[in-house]
Amino acid sequence: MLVNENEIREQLKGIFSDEVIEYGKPLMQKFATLMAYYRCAMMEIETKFNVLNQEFSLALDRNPISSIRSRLKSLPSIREKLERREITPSVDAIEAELNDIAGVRVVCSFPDDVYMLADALLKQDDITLVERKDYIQNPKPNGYRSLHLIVTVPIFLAHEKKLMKVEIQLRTIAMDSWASLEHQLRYKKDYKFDEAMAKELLYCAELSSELDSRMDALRERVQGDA
Ligand code: 0O2
Repeated sequence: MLVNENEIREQLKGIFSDEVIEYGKPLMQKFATLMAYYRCAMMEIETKFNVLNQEFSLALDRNPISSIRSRLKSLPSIREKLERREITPSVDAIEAELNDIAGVRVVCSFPDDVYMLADALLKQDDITLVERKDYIQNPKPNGYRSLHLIVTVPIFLAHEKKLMKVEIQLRTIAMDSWASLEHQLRYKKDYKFDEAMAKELLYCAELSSELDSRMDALRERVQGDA
């Protein structure tokens, strides 16, 4: 397994103390190996969704998946989450306590596709559901909508099988564009997010929800299953 230890050493400075880093190579190797396992797990999940997209595109004559994006959680985000939850940093704690180190975002064409794809994935016998949060049925107070699944998926190594956790976010194009714009605005440097802006964002989320409902209704009419 290819591990760039210098790169990892630099990154670890953001999360562990110098003393811990000096603890040595085995720790860095362990961390880099864990990240490589998460990368493998993301690839497994991506492949599963690509296969489902192929199958459903034949049956439906359209692609239910618009795009798939994967990311490994950044070290500053890992550190922030460990601190917020008052967890003592260690490679084992990262694996045991954090569910979203590996993240796969599946952007779907229509809201019904979100549930169709989630159900199809969860039926697979190597996938185990750990947690399900439906922010589409129950949007967050700011208007955020998405279906979040934490699952375990096996990765097959030379001498062992490992179950890895992956966070999957399924959302429509409208939900995705709202979330990425909201994220950009919220994290804009030197900009205070006031109540009027929050209200405006919530209104935009409601408009995007309305857009999804109307497009879904149109899809049903076009497919003739209304
Ligand atoms: P990143 O960079 O995507 O990793 P917590 O993670 O502890 O805050 P929880 O319950 O574990 O809370 O997670 P939750 O609320 O189910 O979802 C966390 C992820 O969903 C976030 O990851 C975002 O990707 C996305 N998300 C949740 N709420 C919002 C929101 O209001 N706006 C936007 N744009 N995205 C949201 P991270 O860790 O914040 O970031």
